[in-house]
Amino acid sequence: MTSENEKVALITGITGQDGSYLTEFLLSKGYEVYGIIRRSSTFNTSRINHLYDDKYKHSGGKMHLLYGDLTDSSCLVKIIKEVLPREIYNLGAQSHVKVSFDLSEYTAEVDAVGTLRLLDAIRTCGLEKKVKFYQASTSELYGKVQEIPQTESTPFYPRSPYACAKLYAYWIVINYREAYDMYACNGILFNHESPRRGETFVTRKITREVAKIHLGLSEYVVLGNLDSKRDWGHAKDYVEVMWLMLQQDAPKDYVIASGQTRSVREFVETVFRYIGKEIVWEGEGLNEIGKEKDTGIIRVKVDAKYFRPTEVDLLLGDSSKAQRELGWQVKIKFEELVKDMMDSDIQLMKNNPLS
Ligand code: NDP
Ligand code: GDR
Repeated sequence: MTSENEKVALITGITGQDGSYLTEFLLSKGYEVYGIIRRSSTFNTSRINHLYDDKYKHSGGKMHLLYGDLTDSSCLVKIIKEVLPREIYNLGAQSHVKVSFDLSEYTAEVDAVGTLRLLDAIRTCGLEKKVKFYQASTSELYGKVQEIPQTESTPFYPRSPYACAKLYAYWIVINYREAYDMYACNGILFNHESPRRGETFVTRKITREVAKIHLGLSEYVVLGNLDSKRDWGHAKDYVEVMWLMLQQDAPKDYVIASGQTRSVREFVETVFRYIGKEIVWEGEGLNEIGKEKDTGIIRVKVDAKYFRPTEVDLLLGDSSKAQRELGWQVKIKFEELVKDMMDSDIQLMKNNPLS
C-alpha cells in the first residue's frame, strides 16, 4: 500500500477516545493514518466517522481502517506488511479497570500478550529498525501508594488484572528496546477524559447523568467509591505527547499528568456547581449519600456494586521530565475539561434524551 512515505502511522484502538483524537492530530500533521478496528455486531466507529472525506460512504481522505485484533498475530503481521508504518501507536486495550476483574484472562490476552504480539509482528516483518513504537502505559501501574507525586522512578504496585497486564506490556516494551535496539517507548499517562470518554468511566458517567438531571430526564446518579483521587487531564492534550515521544533522538518513557489530584466526590461537586446546584454529603463512613443543599433531594447514591476488590486510592503525577525534554505541558485546565464534558452531554441529552 505505502512505501517510502515517512508520515505513515498505524493505530490500534483507533475507535477509542484517544485513538480518535490522535487520528485527528496526525491527520493535521499530514500523516496517512491506518487504524485497526474490531469486527462488532454494532457500529463502533462513531468517534472517527467524521474523519472520512465522505462520512456517509466511509471513504476518501487519509484515514484507512482495517479489520484486526490484538489477539490475532497473523492479522497483525499481515497489516504491518501491507501498511509499512513508520510509527505504531498501541492504544488498543480492554481498558476498564473494574471489568478486568471479571475478564482477567481476556484482559491479559489483549493488554499484555497483545503488546508482545504487536512487537513480534514488527520483528517478523523485519521492521524493528524502521518503526517507532508507542505503548499506552498507565498510572494504574503505581497502584498502591508508594510515593507522591509519582514519577518515572516511582516503584509500581499494580492493583488490578488490568494493571498487571499493563505492567507486562510496560516491561516487554523496555525489553525489546534493549534487546533489539527498537525505538519503543512507554507513555505513563494519568487519567484523561473528554466528551468522547467511554460512558462507563466515572467522569463521563457523572457528566451524562448530571446532564440528564439538569434537563429533568433523571433524578439521581449511582456511583461507587467517592474517595479515590485521580489526576485528571484532557485527552486532546495527552495525544499530542504520544506523537512527541516518537519524534525524539532516543526512545524514553515519560509520565504525563496534570499535576493536580481530586477525589471523585470533588468531581461530582464541580459538575453540580456547573449546573447551579450544590451537593452536601450526609451519612456515615467513607462514601456518603449526596443531597442537594436547598431542597434536600438525594441526587447521588452510593452502591457497593461499583466498588473494586482492590482500589487505587491516590494518583498524582509529576510530568516535569516531559515538560523539560519534550516541551509538553497541560493546556486544558480541569474546569475547562468539566465545562467541555458538561456542555457536550447537555447538548447530547437535548438532542437524544434516550442516549
Ligand atoms: P478506550 O476504551 O476508549 O479505547 C480502547 C480501544 O481499544 C478501542 O478502540 C477498542 O475497540 C480497542 N480494543 C479493545 N480490545 C481490542 C482488541 N482485542 N484488539 C484490538 N483493539 C481492541 O480507551 P482510551 O482511548 O481511553 O485509552 C487508550 C489506551 O490508553 C488504552 O490502552 C488504555 O488502557 C490506555 N490508557 C488510557 C488512559 C485514559 O485515562 N484514557 C490513561 C492511561 C492509559 P472497540 O471500540 O471496538 O471497543
Ligand atoms: P480508572 O477510571 O479506574 O482510574 O481507569 P474510572 O473512571 O473507571 O475510575 C476512577 C475512579 O472512580 C471510582 N468510581 C467509579 N468508577 C466507575 N467506572 N464507575 C463508577 O460508578 C464509579 N464510582 C466511583 C473508581 O473506583 C476509581 O477509583 C482509567 C482507565 O481509562 C484506564 O484504562 C487507565 O489506565 C486509567 O484511567 C489511568
